[in-house]
Amino acid sequence: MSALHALIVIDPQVDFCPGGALAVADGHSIMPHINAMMPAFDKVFITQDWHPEGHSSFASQHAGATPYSMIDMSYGPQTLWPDHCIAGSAGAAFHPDLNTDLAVAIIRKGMNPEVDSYSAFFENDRTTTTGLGDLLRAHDVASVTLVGLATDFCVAWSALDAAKLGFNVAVELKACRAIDLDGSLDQAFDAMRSAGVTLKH
Ligand code: VGL
Ligand code: ZN
Repeated sequence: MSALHALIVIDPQVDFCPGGALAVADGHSIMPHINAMMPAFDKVFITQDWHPEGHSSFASQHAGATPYSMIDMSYGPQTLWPDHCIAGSAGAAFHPDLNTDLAVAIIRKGMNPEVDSYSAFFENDRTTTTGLGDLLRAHDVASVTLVGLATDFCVAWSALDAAKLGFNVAVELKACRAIDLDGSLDQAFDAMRSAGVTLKH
C-alpha cells in the first residue's frame, strides 16, 4: 500500500528571504503558514539549496555577466544568479521562523559545481537524480503537496518532476512566493496546470 501524503518544503532559506542574497519578496511570511500545515501530513521533507563557492550558476563566475541574465550551459539554458546559499553559510541556513523538527529528511541540492538543481528530484541536466523520488516511494508516499521558495523556479520544477514520476501533486500557493522574472510565474502556472498539478489558493 502506498497511500501516504507528504509535505515537501522547498528551499525555506535565509538567502531567499528579504535581506538575503537572492531575496524573494515577502519570502519570510510563508514560514508560519508552513509550520501550521506540517502536522496534517503523514511525512515532511525539506530541501536545501546548497552550493559550493564559485558555483557555475553564479553570475560572478561568468565574465561580464549580470545576475538574472541567461546563458547556455552544456545542459541547456541557465539563469545566472547572485552568489547564494553557499554551503555552511548563514544565508544557506533554514529561516529561523521555520520549524524543522517534523522533517523526515533534508535533501540538499546544487552541490555539483557544474550543474544547477532547481528541482528537488533531478539536477538541471534533467537526468542526475537527487534520490528523493526513491526516498518518497520507500516511505510509501503517493501524494505530495509542495510549498516554499520560489514558486516559479524550485517549487515549479519540483512539482513538474513529481508529476512526471507519477505522484499526485498539489502546490499550496499561500505558502509559496515567486521571483517572477520575465513572465516566469505565468509560464510556471501554465506548465504546472498542463502537467496535472493542482494549484491551491
Ligand atoms: C532557487 C534560483 C537559484 C529557488 C534556487 O529556490 O527557487 N532559485 N537557486
Ligand atoms: Zn541556487
